[in-house]
Amino acid sequence: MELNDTIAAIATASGIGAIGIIRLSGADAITIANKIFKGKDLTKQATHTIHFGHIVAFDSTLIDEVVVSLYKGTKSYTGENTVEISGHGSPYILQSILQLCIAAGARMALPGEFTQRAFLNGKMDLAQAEAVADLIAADSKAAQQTALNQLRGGFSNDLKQLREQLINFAALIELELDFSQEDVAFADRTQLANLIAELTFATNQLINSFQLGNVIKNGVSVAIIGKPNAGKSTLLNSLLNEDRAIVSAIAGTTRDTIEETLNINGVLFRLIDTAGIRDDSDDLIEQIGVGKSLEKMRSADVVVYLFDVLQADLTELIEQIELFKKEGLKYLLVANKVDDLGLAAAQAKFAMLDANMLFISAKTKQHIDTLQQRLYNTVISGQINTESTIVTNARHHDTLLKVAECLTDIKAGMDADISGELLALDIRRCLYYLGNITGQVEVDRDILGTIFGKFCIGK
Ligand SMILES: Nc1nc2c(ncn2[C@@H]2O[C@H](COP(=O)(O)OP(=O)(O)OP(=O)(O)O)[C@@H](O)[C@H]2O)c(=O)[nH]1
Ligand SMILES: [Mg+2]
Repeated sequence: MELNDTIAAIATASGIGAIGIIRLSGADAITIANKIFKGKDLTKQATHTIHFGHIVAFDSTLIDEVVVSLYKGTKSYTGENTVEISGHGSPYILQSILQLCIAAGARMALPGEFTQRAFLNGKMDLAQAEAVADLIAADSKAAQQTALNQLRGGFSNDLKQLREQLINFAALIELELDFSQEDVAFADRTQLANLIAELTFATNQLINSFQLGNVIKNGVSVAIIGKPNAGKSTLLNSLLNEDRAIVSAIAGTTRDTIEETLNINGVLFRLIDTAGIRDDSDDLIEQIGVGKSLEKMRSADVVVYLFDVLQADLTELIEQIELFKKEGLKYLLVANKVDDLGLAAAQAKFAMLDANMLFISAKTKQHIDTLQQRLYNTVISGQINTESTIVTNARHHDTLLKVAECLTDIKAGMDADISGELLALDIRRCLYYLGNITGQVEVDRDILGTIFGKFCIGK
């Protein structure tokens, strides 16, 4: 990674906008901008100031009227001299200004290179840098809040504490090693065992939060499953408040899955309407659709099993519940068309099957809000507003699993009374993995490449 050249990129989204921004970062950012800027001499201006002027090509052609922001030295996002040129948001103008910056000595930035520089210059740790990408991609309140918490160092602090405790532990063990001839034990073994237990607990808590973190980041997938004509497409439309899927009294109306997103209490849900499941269809396309429905059912975070209170059969429902339990699926049983049978009659007929059963009318939108709330509670169940850190990044999750493995090894080693030297080795390995998440230890170049390669250019 080159750090001594100056990089440039368009930082705003492609397409027409009111304003577009070109960003420059590196030792020569200000002198390069000064070469193409007509107005005050930028090299003589104070940091954190903005200046109106013109961008002019080397043949004196006027390109745009702009405002330039200056950040000098380490007090910038990247920790280097940075210039942001705000011009009119025409892709043609922005490209022209960018080309001029390149001609004046800058290099095209790689994806995420500004943030990578911020990391390499010590402006943020690796977990925080990764949160920048998550924040940009956040499409719900929950995703935004977890990313922001991570960006502000919440997660890094948790890791730092774990790491510090482990370093203290290591220090005691190594002290023992120094005095090994004299056969003294500085490290109180029960106290050490307690510390490892504490660390294991904290690590596992972080690991377990990933399930929630993952749904927050990627949305909760909800498969609406049931027999033909149960009212699945009607339910999808009611949840979305729009006529998205075709509804008809003909069994087998939906053939392909239909996916739409819905925001419930700030969490993104991916609703999937599926083809009604039956095994006696002789229509080939419908059969393929049924296969897809089963696939969606198995991979969903939650299954909404919808049935028609007039048609459903108790034995079949019991079999269905057994199946969900056997496959370990999270499910909600939802009785539909209560407007046809009446709520009391429907409850009398089916409620004993499952205490949590919901009774709705997809068509008249009765209890649709209850279903939404129930979906939210099933997945989130009060976990989201707690102060505790939620791991949302797969790399962090995988590394934490390795930390947990090391802790298990340390504990096993202590139980078996292995030598301090071997114990110290396991502890070092554990410290390495903890440091890997925040980039406190040297992180593989390939890993950095993968992390920052996923960013957009200009960030
Ligand atoms: N009375 C009543 N009719 C409903 C309700 N929900 C759906 N229906 C009707 O049931 C029929 C089937 O509805 P759909 O939503 O197409 O059913 P589906 O489960 O998507 O059916 P497939 O796509 O064939 O699997 C339509 O005539 C709907 O108007 C309801 O709550 N009450
Ligand atoms: Mg349908």
